Amino acid sequence: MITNTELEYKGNLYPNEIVDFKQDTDKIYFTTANGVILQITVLRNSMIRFRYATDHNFEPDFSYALNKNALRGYNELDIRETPTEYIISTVRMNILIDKKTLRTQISDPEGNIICEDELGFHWEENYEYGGNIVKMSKITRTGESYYGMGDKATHSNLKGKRVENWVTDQYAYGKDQDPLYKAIPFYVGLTDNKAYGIFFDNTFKTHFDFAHEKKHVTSFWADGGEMNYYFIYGPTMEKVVRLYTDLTGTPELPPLWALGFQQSKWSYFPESRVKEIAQKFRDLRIPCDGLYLDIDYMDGFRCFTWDKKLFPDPKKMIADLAEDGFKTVVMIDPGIKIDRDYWIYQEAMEKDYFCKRGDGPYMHGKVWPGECNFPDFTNPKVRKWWAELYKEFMADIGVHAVWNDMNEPAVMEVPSKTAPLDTRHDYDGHPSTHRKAHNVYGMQMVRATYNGVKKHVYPKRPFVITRAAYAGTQRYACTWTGDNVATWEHLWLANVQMQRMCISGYSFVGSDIGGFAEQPDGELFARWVQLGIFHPFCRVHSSGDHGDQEPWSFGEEITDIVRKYIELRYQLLPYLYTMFYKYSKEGLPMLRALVMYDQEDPQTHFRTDEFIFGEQILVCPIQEPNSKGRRMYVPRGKWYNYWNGEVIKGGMEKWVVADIDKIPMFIKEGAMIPKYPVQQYVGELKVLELLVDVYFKLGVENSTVYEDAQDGFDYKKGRYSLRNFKLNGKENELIIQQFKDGSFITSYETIKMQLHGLPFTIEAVLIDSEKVSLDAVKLLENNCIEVPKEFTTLQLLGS
Ligand code: NBV
Repeated sequence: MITNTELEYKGNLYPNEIVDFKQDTDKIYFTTANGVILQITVLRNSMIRFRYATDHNFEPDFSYALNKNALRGYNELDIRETPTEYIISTVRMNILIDKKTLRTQISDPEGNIICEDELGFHWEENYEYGGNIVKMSKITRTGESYYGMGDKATHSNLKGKRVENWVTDQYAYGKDQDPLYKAIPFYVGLTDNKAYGIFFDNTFKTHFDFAHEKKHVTSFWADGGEMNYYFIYGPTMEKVVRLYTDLTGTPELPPLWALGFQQSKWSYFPESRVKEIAQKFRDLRIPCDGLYLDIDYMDGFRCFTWDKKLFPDPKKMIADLAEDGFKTVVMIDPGIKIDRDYWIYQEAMEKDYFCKRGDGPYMHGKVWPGECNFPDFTNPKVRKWWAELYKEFMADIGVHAVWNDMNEPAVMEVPSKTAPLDTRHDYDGHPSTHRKAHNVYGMQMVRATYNGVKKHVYPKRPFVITRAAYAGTQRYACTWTGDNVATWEHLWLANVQMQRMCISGYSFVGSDIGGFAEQPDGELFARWVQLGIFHPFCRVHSSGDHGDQEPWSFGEEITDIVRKYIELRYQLLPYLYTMFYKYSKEGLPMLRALVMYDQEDPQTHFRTDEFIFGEQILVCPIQEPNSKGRRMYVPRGKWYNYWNGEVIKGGMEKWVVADIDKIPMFIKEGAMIPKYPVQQYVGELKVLELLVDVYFKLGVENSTVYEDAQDGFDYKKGRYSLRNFKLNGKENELIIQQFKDGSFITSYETIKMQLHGLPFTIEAVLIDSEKVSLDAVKLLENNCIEVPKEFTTLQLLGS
């Protein structure tokens, strides 16, 4: 037992007894004798904000992470007092605050403890920089597991690990290397089948220790700022993630082509090479939507310029490519070359938009163009200016989308890899040093990019990609996991990284398929494509200095496999788009780690390999060379093997065969999976029939299909088509009900249903209670029927 004196000796300070209590509508304040104030805000019945001040002093309340439109429910509060504690109750939880120590304990309405302070809030004065190092410690409960924390290249269950958040350019990072490019200080705890989340909204460097140093303690702390965290109660992980995602926001729908296949390399140039790549995709009939131009398209790496020798007429090139269905995506970095003849440099100097050091000189650092200055994107005026710089690119030249790289910001040849800590920032009117602004610098850059792209591609939808991110960046941009390596271990990592990002509210994410650094062989490339088509962002990218990494670079066998999987991605586009719609609208993660799919099953708590794509497709990548199959855990319930239709029962490990052209893939029974025909790019074909794969179940299962114009904003005026299907299977009967919403008129008139696993022979078909002939629905031998798209009830009767 550590005594208070010992702790104080270590420099820690603790709140003492509560001497004052006051309530101001939804906020409750507890003040201690030594000047600590705990402010508790009840945001929703299941979400509470805890904020601590020392010396009676709160900082101005400001956050980059929060979604301004986050829902706020009406919360009935009840506050009671006992001789030893205060108790705040909502319908979903009770919060106890100890009068002597200010420690808190949260329990559910039945009295089960969910999360409890160990030492609770304490702090240490930061003698070097001023302010406090603010700390929180909680009791780790027996069997507790931890998930989330954004991009961490380590086992999905964080128990026993310590991680930190400081966005860092980590070229060719390794397994367990930390930190990487993103800072998302949010985790989910799971114990006794109850999940809760903690979002520590502090942009300084933050640290999390999940029972690593002490077996029974989980703690988190920041190098400055306030102890300011949100506690979210589930009890399901899905609810925790949805509430966190609502709190920090979701993206609007991207143009559908952004979910198509993307091909990138550092770098495709000159123009003739870009066109050659494009042509090859079409010649080989491998679908592709996006082509990426990395830094070499610029004139001496100056942002917003073109190397006119390599790209003499970018507008024409982009238009020519677009004729053939390709969208051109260009890179923009934050560093602005120090060049007195460069108009962007001149403008930023005139307007005083570059970051400066503590004592006044400009902050400068070496990046691709040589010495650069860096715009202070935490200044709203700078963001506005930056957004306008996109006008020429988007509106005049016709660039379709933008990726922001190096926005940690990455600086070369300095040990810190980034800006000096005394660099000053506006921080939206709350002046700060880089210690506080570092983790949001990239986020604010991509926010400005997003605003500019959105304005200047209008009436089309913006599509923006970022490497660096803080919590909430998902509102503005898609992201990728940076400079990975072409190894089998990185294939494993990519799988875990995507699942973790989805738990962390950031679903629009992908890896550099095939690996950025080093060269994959054909087998690794094929296996990575098989996984990558199930990631929300599906892009092949490589550093390009050791050979080609296009779908055809590894011989005919691999080309055919890669084509087959990219085609599958295009067939699944309506399913994927529906996932995105649910993510955007309801905060539902696009991929689910097995633990999120079935938290009641303890077998799932340490699984990393298997995941659910959307809500109904189970995928498990092959992660080793020369595999003919693998063991995998199939979650509870019944599943159809996608490849041979075999139905298996889950809740156990299974051996599944998976030759080089197969990835283990299962469909949840009862699911209705929509598909489009294979197209070479989004919009190439008018969809004349929606194919729906129906997987029979004895019982009920719901499925959804969301569609709209695939670009533009008409969907916001109700022009979308939402089909909610309810499948109900019985021994001799299958009933499918359709509930429709939205006024978008889809291009097809019929839905073709491919029935899998039907346990009876169809003898009669009723559409909206009227019997129709089997000919009218074109009942084919393989149990395929065609029905008018507007049916409300479809009944298949058999014997
Ligand atoms: O712009 C070049 C690369 C880019 O291809 C990659 O995707 C980024 O993550 N960029 C990093 C800078 C150089 C990395 C060595």
